[in-house]
Amino acid sequence: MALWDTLSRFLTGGTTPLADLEKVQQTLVEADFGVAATNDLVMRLSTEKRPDQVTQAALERLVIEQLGPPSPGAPLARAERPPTVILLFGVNGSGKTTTVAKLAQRLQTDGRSVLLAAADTFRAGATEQLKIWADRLGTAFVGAHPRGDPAAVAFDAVDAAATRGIDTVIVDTAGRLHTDERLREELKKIVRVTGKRQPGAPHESLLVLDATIGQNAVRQAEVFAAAVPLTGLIITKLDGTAKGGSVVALRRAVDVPIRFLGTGESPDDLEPFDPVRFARRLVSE
Ligand SMILES: Nc1nc2c(ncn2[C@@H]2O[C@H](COP(=O)(O)OP(=O)(O)O)[C@@H](O)[C@H]2O)c(=O)[nH]1
Ligand SMILES: [Mg+2]
Repeated sequence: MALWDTLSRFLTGGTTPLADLEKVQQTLVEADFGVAATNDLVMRLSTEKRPDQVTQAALERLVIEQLGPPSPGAPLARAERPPTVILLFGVNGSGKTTTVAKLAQRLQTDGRSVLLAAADTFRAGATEQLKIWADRLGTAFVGAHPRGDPAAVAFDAVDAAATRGIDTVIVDTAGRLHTDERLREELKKIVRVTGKRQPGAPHESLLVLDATIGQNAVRQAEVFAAAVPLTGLIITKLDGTAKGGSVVALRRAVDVPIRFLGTGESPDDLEPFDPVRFARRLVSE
């Protein structure tokens, strides 16, 4: 991403600091930081002792500050008594189903048994796609008939896990349109029914966002956050973008921690979010 490659031209050894900060602003907007984060960063840069001589390390520090308190590798919440229930939300194509598989593999590596629930009953092929992952990873699976009730799938999945002594249920949901009122009601219902079957559920409600779509992802984050209580964000497709600034914009849009980054299409391509590491990559690498 190497933001520094561009910014250093305007920062270190610049001639007229004010004009240079305008170029900095433009660079940050182009890198998908969004207007709010950009203005905040430029404001902070301008209050540095020598804004024209800001160092790479200082810029990294400012980015880290924007990402909130560092909690690298904070574990996902767990139920006191299994099953733990993890819900994944997000619009179609954001990478939800792939991320379900990635999380499942991660939990299995930690020795936890997993059940995948296909509560995306809207999109043709969604259930089948998740079933393929379940077979490949060797997890338990609960699906439904196409156009069935997603909340019923979620309930059945939690019920099955409780009965069979499975540690964690990961629920893949539909996300056809983040402005769709019916979808919102559907998601709320999924949250409700899992809590009825298992006290304290859902233990995590994670919103999956595509880093490559910039400000659209910010709007999605705001709409989902207004619909259901979120506990974290997973930002995907960071392998396919030079616009890592969207991670900063998304963290500002919703006041929940970023938990993981998706960096590819295979189950291994999920890394716990570490603000320090991310800022270094964004600014310097
Ligand atoms: N490059 C890349 N592709 C991803 C990532 N996560 C998901 N994808 C791809 O994005 C597409 C949509 O993913 P999918 O999981 O079906 O999204 P869903 O509709 O939200 O369930 C698929 O082609 C995935 O392989 C990622 O982190 N990096
Ligand atoms: Mg899907």
